[in-house]
Amino acid sequence: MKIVTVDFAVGAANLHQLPKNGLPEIVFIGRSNVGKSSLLNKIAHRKNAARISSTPGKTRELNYYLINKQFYFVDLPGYGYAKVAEHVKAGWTALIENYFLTRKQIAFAVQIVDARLGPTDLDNLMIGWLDFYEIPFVLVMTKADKTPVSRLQMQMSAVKTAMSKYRFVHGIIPFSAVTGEGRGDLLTIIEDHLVPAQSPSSKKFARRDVYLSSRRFSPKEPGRTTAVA
Ligand SMILES: Nc1nc2c(ncn2[C@@H]2O[C@H](COP(=O)(O)OP(=O)(O)O)[C@@H](O)[C@H]2O)c(=O)[nH]1
Ligand SMILES: [Mg+2]
Repeated sequence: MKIVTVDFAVGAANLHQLPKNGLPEIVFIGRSNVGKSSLLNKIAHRKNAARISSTPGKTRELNYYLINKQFYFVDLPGYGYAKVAEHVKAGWTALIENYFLTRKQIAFAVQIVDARLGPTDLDNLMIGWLDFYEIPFVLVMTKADKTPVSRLQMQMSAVKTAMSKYRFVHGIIPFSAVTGEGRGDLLTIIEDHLVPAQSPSSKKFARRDVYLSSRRFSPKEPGRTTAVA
């Protein structure tokens, strides 16, 4: 897949502000400072397409970028920034969980973690949500260039084992926004997942529809008691 055009569409502070045209969405998730903006800019071949907040943890918007006039990249607000007030964390948690729960356009998620650390507790909570809401995702291990080869190999095998319990994980990709490692693989897996979401009659889409309507307002939803941000 070639990214030809990137147009900033909207910064949505609540779900009412999301685009209503039904185009598929690829959602990018990660803790503050993990390298999400750098990754977005690298795969879009843009120096500064993703808005980089000067005050980490302050951006509470879902930033929508229209790609090739066909689908969206959605840059979720980063989580895990220590200085964020509790009520802000709770607001983030509710916003993201409602987004996962209700947004049928989500075709695929890119969960970004630091290759040196592997998934943190908050990353694991997010991964658990993705799997629970049946959102297919790829785990991207970024800053691979900063990670010694032996450590990267160790993290990759540990992460492979840890991911084996999830049904919706569709790959683990080492990545670097500096060297471009993993860029091609990531674009390919994204492209592969755009196809079913573009056809509303496809099995996957229909199944997710049924699933979502049966899950709505379930008391067992994860995250209701745990703030993630
Ligand atoms: N060496 C290296 N540094 C990176 C990489 N990705 C991001 N960074 C650096 O990590 C910091 C946070 O990156 P940013 O993209 O703003 O993170 P965000 O808060 O997740 O959007 C910046 O100083 C980036 O230059 C990478 O792949 N390799
Ligand atoms: Mg950012």
